Amino acid sequence: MAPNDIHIEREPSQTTPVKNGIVHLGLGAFHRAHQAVYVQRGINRTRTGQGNEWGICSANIRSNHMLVDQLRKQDLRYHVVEFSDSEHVTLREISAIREALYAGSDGPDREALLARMSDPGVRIVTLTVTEKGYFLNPGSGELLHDAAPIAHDIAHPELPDTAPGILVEALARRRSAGIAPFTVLCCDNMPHNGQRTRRAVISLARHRDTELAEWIEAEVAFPSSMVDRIVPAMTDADRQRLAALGVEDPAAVVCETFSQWVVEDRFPLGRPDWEADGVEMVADVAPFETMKLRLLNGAHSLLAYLGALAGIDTVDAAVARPAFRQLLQHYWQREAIPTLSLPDGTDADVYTGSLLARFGNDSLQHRLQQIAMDGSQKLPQRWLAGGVERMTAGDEVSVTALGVAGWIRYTAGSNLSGRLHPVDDPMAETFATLHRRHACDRPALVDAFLGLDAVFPAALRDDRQFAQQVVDALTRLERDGVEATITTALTLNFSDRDA
Ligand code: NAI
Ligand code: CS2
Repeated sequence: MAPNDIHIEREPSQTTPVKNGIVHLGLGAFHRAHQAVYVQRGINRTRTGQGNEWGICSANIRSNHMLVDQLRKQDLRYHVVEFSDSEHVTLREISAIREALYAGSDGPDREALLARMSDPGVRIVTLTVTEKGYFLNPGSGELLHDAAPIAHDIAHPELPDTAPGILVEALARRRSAGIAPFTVLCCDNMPHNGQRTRRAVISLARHRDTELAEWIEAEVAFPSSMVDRIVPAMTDADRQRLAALGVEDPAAVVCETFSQWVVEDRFPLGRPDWEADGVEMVADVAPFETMKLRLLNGAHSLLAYLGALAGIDTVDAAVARPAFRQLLQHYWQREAIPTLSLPDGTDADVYTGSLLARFGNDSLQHRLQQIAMDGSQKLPQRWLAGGVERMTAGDEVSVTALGVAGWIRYTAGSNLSGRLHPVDDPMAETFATLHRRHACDRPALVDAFLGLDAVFPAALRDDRQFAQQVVDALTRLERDGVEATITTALTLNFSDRDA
């Protein structure tokens, strides 16, 4: 149904120059729909005033150059199309990205990117390079020194291919030139994302120059941030929908209306007046981060794996089914919320109620397959950290066990009806090997997965009851199907720890 309420927002005519004070790594959909929108608000607010020093130079170091080429063709302007529902749409024209670079190892712009990051006018570097882009062990948070791209950057520090490598080289150049370091602001879905980024950068720098590593340790700010806006990957169907709205823009992104950005306020070289543009600046982002990762992202991953196994394609289609809504409520109320120290003034029921409404927004067509990607990088912070806390307290973890069983089955590459799907994960080959090796032995398969110490904490690996709960859930999924298994899990609580 064509929307009947379309609101269009554009940057006022340019009166004062915009300087690029921000470099971003990871010119993806989320960056264009989230951070760039906040930065645009600041540009729009100051266009007639003192000017603006916070334009963005945005770069891709992976994927390909096509988006960069396309943005350059359209004067770096693109549309963010916000659907509150199928009836109400806001179109925003974004021009906050003032330069786009493709700085991959096969790209022409790596030196240009490093030069921008070495410019004293650049005072903040932000990142959305996905959880796997930091080359950290998802469980321990340690740098994956042996990963090929990291090994490359250790051997060729001046020609870095990874996000940590690019940060180290740029910081090394600034240090050599006597230029104060930029602030590094991670905007990826990781717990304590600033600290994790810091650990990756310092670990890599130590391979190069101990004094450089110590300088970074002492001088560089790595504030954490919690980011939230549902931004599905664009599909051809999305582009057709936008064309019907009169938006012919290959670089457009679709997203929900909701947006939140909570940032630790540690910017030694200054920052935009983000409070004026809707950003929450706080001393400690951890309560916001943990709540969002466990309640929103944890629920998303439950829907992704169990919904996919049930042959469901999108988030809204999953939450349209009572069993899935009951699953989320049970998970939130009985397994996730009890592990949280909520941000002051937060009502958990109001928050989860808003999540259910957001998930039910059928104008997003958010594909479960996108959320299922990179589970090895996501599940530690979404389910497993909370699961360990619950288990240690002797509390129920039945939905966590069911989720783990669903994920293990999902990594076989087919749903319960045999429909094949890609397993998009840095550990996909490992999963395939485990499935081949233990094809006929569910307990052994579960033990093998729980033994993946890059994913599962030792407390879960070594807990025989949890392993049995996962085996039971996996057996039921394959025998009874998803929704029947959910019902059993929520009624009989087949995984009661003391049963
Ligand atoms: P996307 O697929 O549109 O963009 C991914 C970006 O990461 C691309 O720029 C790609 O070049 C880069 N990338 C991928 N692997 C990399 C690697 N190994 N090293 C360096 N760069 C790499 O995905 P999207 O939607 O922009 O999401 C990116 C990240 O943003 C997510 O992983 C998540 O951490 C965060 N995020 C996404 C949300 C969403 O709803 N899409 C919401 C909240 C956070
Ligand atoms: C999703 C997130 O793809 C996924 O893993 O769970 O990208 C989710 O859409 C965002 O975190 C919402 O803020």
